[in-house]
Amino acid sequence: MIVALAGGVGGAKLSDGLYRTLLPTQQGGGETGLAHGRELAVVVNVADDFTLYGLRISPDVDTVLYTLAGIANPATGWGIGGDTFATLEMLRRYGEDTWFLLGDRDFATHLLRSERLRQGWTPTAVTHALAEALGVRAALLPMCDEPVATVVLTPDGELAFQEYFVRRRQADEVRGVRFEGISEARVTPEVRQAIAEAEAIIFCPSNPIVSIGPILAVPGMREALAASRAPKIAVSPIVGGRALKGPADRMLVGLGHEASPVAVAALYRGLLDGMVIDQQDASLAGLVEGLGMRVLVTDTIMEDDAGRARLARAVLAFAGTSRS
Ligand code: FO1
Repeated sequence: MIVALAGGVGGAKLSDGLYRTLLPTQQGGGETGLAHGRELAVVVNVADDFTLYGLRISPDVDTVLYTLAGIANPATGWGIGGDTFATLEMLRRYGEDTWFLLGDRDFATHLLRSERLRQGWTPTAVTHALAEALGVRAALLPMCDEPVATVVLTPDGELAFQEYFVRRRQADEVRGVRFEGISEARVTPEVRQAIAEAEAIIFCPSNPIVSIGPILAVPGMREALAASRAPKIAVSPIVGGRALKGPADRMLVGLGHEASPVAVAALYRGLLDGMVIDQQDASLAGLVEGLGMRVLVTDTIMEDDAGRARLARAVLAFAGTSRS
C-alpha cells in the first residue's frame, strides 16, 4: 500500500501518476523496489469544503476523484471535462452571484453527497461510494469525517477559504491561517489503517499550508505518521521560487517563510525521510539535506500524463531506497 497525502490540482496529478504506475503492476513493485507496491490510498484535504446552495462541496476530494476517474477538466484540473453550465446560468437569471463555477455534471456529485450526508453517511462512506461508481480502484480517504474549515486572515479580516481562493482570486495578503473545527477532528479508522499498512507515504506537491497543513493538523495524524516505519517522501510544490499552481509561494512569504523547497522541507521537518526537489533548485539540495533528510533532484513538472508517471516512478524508486 502506497499512501499519498494530497490536496488541490498538484496533489491530484501526482496521485494520478502513482495510480497509473501502480495499477498495472499487479505483481509487485517492479522497478520501484517496493515489495507490494500495487495499492494506493490517497488521504485528501477536506478543509476547503464548504456549503453552497445547500449542497456540500468537497473540492479537493472531487479533484482527486475526477482525476483518477479520468474525467477531470484538463484545462483547469478541477471540475469535469466537457461539463455544461446550464444550472449555473439559471441561478444567474435568478439573480445569484455565481462566483463558484459548478458544472451540471459536477452538481450531481454535490447533490448525491449532500443527500447521503443528510441520511447519516460519513464523508468517508460517501467518497468510497462515489469512487467505486466511477471505477476508481484506489482508496480515496477524506482526512477526517468531521467538518473542518480553513479560514484565511487578511488585511481585510478573516475570509472563508473559497471566498479567498475563488471569489477574491487569492489577491489578499495572507497574514494567518486557521482550521476551524480541527480540534474536534479525528483520524478515521480507514486513514489509520492505510498509514499502518503503508510501504511509502508520499506528501504530494500540494500547498504545504492549506492542503497538506490541515491533514497534518488533524489530532493524532502526525503521531500516526511518525509511528509508521514506511519511508516518507515529500515533493516540493515550489519550483524556482514559484508555486507550480495557486498561491503557495505568496502564502509562504506572507506567513514569514521563504518561497523555496527549503521552507517546505522545514515545515515537514521531523516527519520526512526524503524530499524531492526540481532540477531548477538543484543548488538548494545541500540546505534541504541539512534539515536531516535525503534529497532527490529531478524534473518535477507534470505537463502531461507521461510527466505524472515519470515523477511517480522517480518518487517510488526514491522511496524504495529510503526506508526509515
Ligand atoms: N477553482 C477556481 O479557481 N474557480 C472556480 O470557480 C472553481 C470551482 C470549482 C468547482 C468544483 C470544484 O471541485 C473545484 C472548483 N475549484 C474552482 C477549485 C477549488 O476551489 C480549488 O482548487 C481548491 O479548493 C484548492 O485546492
